[in-house]
Amino acid sequence: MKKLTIVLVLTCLATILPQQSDNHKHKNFAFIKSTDSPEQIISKAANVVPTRQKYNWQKMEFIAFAHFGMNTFTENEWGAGKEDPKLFNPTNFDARQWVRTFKNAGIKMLILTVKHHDGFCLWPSKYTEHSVKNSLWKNGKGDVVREVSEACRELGLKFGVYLSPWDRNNPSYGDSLKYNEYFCNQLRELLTNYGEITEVWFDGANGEGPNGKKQVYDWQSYYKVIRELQPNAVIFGMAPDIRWVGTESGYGRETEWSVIPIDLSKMNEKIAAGKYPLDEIYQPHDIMGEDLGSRDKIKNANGLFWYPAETDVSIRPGWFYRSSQDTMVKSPEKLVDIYFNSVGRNSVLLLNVPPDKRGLLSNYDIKSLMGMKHILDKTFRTNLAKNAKIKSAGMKKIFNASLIIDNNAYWTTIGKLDTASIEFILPQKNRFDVALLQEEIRVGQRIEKFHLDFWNGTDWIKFADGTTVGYKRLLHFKPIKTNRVRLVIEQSRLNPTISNFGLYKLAD
Ligand code: FUL
Repeated sequence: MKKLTIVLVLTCLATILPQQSDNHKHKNFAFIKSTDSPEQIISKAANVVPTRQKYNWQKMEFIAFAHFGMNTFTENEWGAGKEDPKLFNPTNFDARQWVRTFKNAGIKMLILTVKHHDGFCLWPSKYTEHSVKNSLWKNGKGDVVREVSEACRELGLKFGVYLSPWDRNNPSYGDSLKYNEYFCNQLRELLTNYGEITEVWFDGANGEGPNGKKQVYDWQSYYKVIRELQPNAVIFGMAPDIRWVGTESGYGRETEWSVIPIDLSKMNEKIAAGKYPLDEIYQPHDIMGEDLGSRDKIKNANGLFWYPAETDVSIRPGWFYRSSQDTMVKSPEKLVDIYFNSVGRNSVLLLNVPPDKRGLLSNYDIKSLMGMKHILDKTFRTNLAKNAKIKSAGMKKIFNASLIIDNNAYWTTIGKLDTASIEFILPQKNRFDVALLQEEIRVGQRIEKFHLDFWNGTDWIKFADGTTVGYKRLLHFKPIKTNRVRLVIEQSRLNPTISNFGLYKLAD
């Protein structure tokens, strides 16, 4: 965790939230005892924080997926695994073109499907013949993973791998021990030969092997390989690091808690003291319910952990490229709406932009992506709250909002105050229709209910409201013209924090 941020309180600098006394302060998980009171459970939930890896991951906000492989050439979504490797033959492959586009679009990481369910490997794995080494591309001497990872490093993007555990080609699939060894060997190749890997993406797709048996994945052994070879990586999906948001629509939950229940009944002191304690007890599964972390959900839990959501969606109807879908690429406006409902709902947006048969991103996709970037840049260029003065009930001094907005600092309440009302007085009347809120999640996720009011000259009028904030919350509402806005935090788990606040006008 980075150095402690400055805490701006009502009157002075202060140490962090002095009233918490439980000894699980600032960990990424917490045990709940059957004797804990509801207040103690809330206090524990409010103090669960992300690990350094999870925090760094969250700060990326917007990342890309590139579904590319055998399916690009057969125009399938799920290949059967019997495809001839010779079919893989991009005519004009250029990883730099992909990465340059993503970088220009404000994307911070690229996750490549190095092996999809058909088992075809985009790197010359020495454990199978079903790979680029038996394709016609570069006479079998090519390595897509090498070229993409190098382009990412060169242009300053993080790199991640989607490695499908479900493998419809490998003869050992279904022979559980044997296949698990094969899978770990592949992980080792990928995690040793291609530099830093920031995210490893696992879905739970699982089928029968040629022996008619269902493969039993040994997740714990996969985690071990990853933790040993890439200790800074996060594991998505079937692991306790990053959670699938639960849909592929691009729209996350309105109420999105990063702290949710986990069954810690099998965790003893020895496991708890280990380096990756959750790895040993986590039972991978998809989590799709609407309410994951409310007071009602956590009250009967025996444990809680920091498990943030990632929202994956494709820019096209399918995950892989097909020319017939060129006219179905999502518009810039649709992508902006998705951004507001994923990044703006306390999750990371993972947008899939699939390269075509040439091995290039198509102009249709590039146009939409850059259109999205243009709208976002224009919208967020001017924060109308930046030069505001902040006033709060009981506050002795008036602060400049830029103290929180521009600095590594956050605002919070003193004592046991778990509600707040903060007024932003803008230098002049402005029109806006977007509000941005951020909590200092390194302290925990706390805000449960808030609303925004504007001063119409006589009264405070409510114009927007919400539940959770978390890392980032974006709200879009009917345009308001005013110079006085009030953020009212109606309910919070212990002292709420605000690390950023913004008012903007959505660009066309
Ligand atoms: C799913 C896969 O089955 C889809 O083909 C796609 O790769 C998506 C991102 O994950 O589980």
